[in-house]
Amino acid sequence: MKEHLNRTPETSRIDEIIGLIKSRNIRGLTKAISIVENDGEGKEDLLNDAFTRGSNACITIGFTGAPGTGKSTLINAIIRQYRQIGKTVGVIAVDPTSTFSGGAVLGDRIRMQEHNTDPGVFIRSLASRKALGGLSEATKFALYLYKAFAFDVIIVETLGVGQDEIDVAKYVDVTVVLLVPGYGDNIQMAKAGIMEIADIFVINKSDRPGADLLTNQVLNTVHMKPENERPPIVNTIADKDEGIKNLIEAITLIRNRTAPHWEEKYRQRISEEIRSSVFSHLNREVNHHLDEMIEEVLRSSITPIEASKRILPMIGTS
Ligand SMILES: Nc1nc2c(ncn2[C@@H]2O[C@H](COP(=O)(O)OP(=O)(O)OP(=O)(O)O)[C@@H](O)[C@H]2O)c(=O)[nH]1
Ligand SMILES: [Mg+2]
Repeated sequence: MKEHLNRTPETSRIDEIIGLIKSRNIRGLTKAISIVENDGEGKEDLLNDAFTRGSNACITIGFTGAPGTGKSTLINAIIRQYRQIGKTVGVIAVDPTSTFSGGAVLGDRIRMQEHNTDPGVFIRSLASRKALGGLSEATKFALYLYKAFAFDVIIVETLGVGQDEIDVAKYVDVTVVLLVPGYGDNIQMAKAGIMEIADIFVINKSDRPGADLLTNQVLNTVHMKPENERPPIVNTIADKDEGIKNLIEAITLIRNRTAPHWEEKYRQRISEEIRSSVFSHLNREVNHHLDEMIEEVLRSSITPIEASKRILPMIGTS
């Protein structure tokens, strides 16, 4: 009975937040992100509602590249362009250094601060605390919420180190990979998976020496693909606003090109989401029993293999 009484105000609070998001009040989005980040009560109700109502009309774009390649500067310039044509923009910046509570990283805040007072732009940094085998849950769930808020354009900035850059490609419509001249070009190019995920290559800092060389290297690589699958290569100077229109055209091109395969990609995305959700539940459950099993192994009464077999039947019972 007590539990029932406790749940009532909670449910109405979640309903209120859902209502705020529906009426496109930014406070609703901010509150929802906090609940999701802090694993707060009502998180699942919020996310289920967001998923059900999420708009698939919005375009989601992932920007990935090594630290300092100019992702935030480029996103800042892109936001400006989209705003000029009246599109609303939501940005999720995945910040590997951020603490659990999130909060914008100083660099991002400075580079994108011109949009702070624009009600058509919303920027949030989230911690990249890993889910087991997938994009950080915070990022994935923020995407649900942003879609429910129905921004016209949703941008995800991920740091191009580790698995996140590969994972983000599964969750966005268009993946933009940034490369810059004189930054260990071969290393950038050779990174496992980068060729597969890039829908568009941006050679940023094209004002720097070596830009032509890098452009040619990338051209040679993409030429191995059939023409209708070849990623466009766009040269930009993000801090001078150069090449941004070309980039937006390339994004539109890719979106139109991939539209016929949308359902297939959507199915893959859902499969990925279910799988990663199962893994994160499993991980939590296994953690419940881990300490006890470690002790048993340390006492030499069982081996780790036997410990795993003992844990399996306990899953779903705690
Ligand atoms: N010369 C030159 N500098 C640029 C260009 N674009 C960005 N920068 C500079 O590069 C530096 C890094 O830019 P950011 O936008 O913070 O790069 P980032 O990829 O977001 O960096 P992280 O988020 O730390 O990974 C800044 O000093 C920018 O002013 C460009 O086209 N040319
Ligand atoms: Mg950045």
